[in-house]
Amino acid sequence: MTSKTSNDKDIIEYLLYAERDVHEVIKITDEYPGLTIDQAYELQDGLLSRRIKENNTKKVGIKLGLTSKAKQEMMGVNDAIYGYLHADMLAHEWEPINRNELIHPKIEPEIAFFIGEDIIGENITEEDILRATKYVAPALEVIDSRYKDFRFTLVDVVADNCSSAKFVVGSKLTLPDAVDLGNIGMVMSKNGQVQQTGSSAAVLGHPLKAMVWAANQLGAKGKGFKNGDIVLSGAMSEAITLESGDTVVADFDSLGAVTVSCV
Ligand code: 0L1
Ligand code: MG
Repeated sequence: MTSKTSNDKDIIEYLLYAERDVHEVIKITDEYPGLTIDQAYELQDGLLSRRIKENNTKKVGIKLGLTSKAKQEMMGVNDAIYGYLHADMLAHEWEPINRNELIHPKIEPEIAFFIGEDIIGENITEEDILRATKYVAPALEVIDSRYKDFRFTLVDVVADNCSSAKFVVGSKLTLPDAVDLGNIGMVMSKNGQVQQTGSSAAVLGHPLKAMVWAANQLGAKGKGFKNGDIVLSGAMSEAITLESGDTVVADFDSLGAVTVSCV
């Protein structure tokens, strides 16, 4: 158990420097098998505060993970997870991602929600989310677990900020009620070859359900979505590897496309 503060500090530094020095590490539950999910979220908070200081960055949003039944079954869990997005994770379509800054990146297609007003509470509904969402947009998330071989337990991955590394948002903004958010098809290609197809229905049945889940989880801790946040609502297909020289395009029918390259 990490009930001792010094252990928490050690774990936080361990994960922080794994990211900074771009090297994979042994998962923390190998050393601390008694860690709980609540402790993992506390470690995540500690890691993110340290990361903000270390990288002179700031929080710009939230990401949801394990939102597909397939991923939950793979991990043997029934719940999704959440982590945070920082300004220095934001990449752009016009600026290739540098492979040397990442350990073993994978990339996955998601719908980004642009939040226009604070949503904080424990009984948040889909209507609340829709009302507070200014726009939705196509996005790609680059995940890069700090753990060896991308293998971890739920506790490990939560402490590691849910593998967050980079994200790119496409420039086409759509009003959330202008599309059927629960039924958006997606094709993801790498270097011109189709790699994955998916649907927004893979995100807990409907991305709004995932958003409601996250808002209420955060609300139980007195937190929530804030005006100005970008929220990545969860992957619409399996993630694919990202290597130097790759260009990945995710085309979300009515939402448009988003592209990222890696050098
Ligand atoms: O964004 C995600 O769905 C990733 C959550 C963590 C699990 C993973 O790294 O595959
Ligand atoms: Mg994701």
